[in-house]
Amino acid sequence: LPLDERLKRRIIDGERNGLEADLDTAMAEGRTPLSIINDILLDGMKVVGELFGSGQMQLPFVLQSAEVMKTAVAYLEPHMDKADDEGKGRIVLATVKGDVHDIGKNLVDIILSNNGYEVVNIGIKQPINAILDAAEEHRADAIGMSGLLVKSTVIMKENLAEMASRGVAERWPVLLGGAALTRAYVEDDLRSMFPGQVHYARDAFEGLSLMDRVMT
Ligand code: B1M
Repeated sequence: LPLDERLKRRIIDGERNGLEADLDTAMAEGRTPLSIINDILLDGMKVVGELFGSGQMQLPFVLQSAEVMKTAVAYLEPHMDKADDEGKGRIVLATVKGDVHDIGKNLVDIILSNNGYEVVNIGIKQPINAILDAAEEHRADAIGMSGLLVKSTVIMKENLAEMASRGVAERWPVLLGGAALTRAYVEDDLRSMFPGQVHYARDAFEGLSLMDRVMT
């Protein structure tokens, strides 16, 4: 198989033997770590999602694919370009209550960290209390919530309602992302009920441009 195809298959098949060698070759051929992630590996995860969704792949295999994806991202991360500017702002990042998906959140962490932001990544399944406590404790400039389940979109709405009822809606701009969210849901439904700033990020790069925007 050609290299791109082989790397994509590694994600789909959850095959990590020889992964690093293939990633090295891809970089030696001039691919940037981010293009390897975005144009090849995420394509593989997309296929995994489709196979799982249609019942053609069982959960333990999805988990294996996710592990290979994480290994690949961790391997590529030190090779990424890092911006010189530091201290552009601080964001608390979490996957919301009840949701274990963290590959997207961790990509957002990497992109923001490499571009001058300080990220306090508090992990998965985080209730709103923990998110707000971390934002308070670390004197965050913004809050980012990730969630991939349809249920998580409802949790995000509840979290915003909780922030509003505690009177802290205007304290932290909120960035939301994850596969089950839509721009319309965030920008129409959620914005109309939230007195503060709430933004939708389709991917990690939009997360970065939103941070640049809310910090100016
Ligand atoms: Co799960 N899973 N999963 N899963 N899983 C989905 C989400 C699903 C769509 C698969 C499917 O059915 N086709 C489906 C959800 C269906 C729904 O809610 N309607 C699903 C399900 C059902 C489940 C379980 C319930 C299965 C079960 O137990 N029966 C279970 C959930 C457990 C729980 O959360 N309580 C479950 C478990 C798992 C694994 C543990 C096996 C594994 C996760 C491993 C891990 O993350 N550590 C897993 C995986 C890997 C997936 C799929 C296949 C891939 C997700 C992924 O990592 N994508 C997924 C299918 C899919 O998404 N279509 C699926 C790559 C990642 C980079 O994308 O996170 O979307 P994503 O991030 C993107 C953008 O969304 C954005 O930036 C990233 C790209 O740059 N983004 C942000 C994300 N967060 C952001 C935050 C921001 C900004 C941008 O600012 C704050």
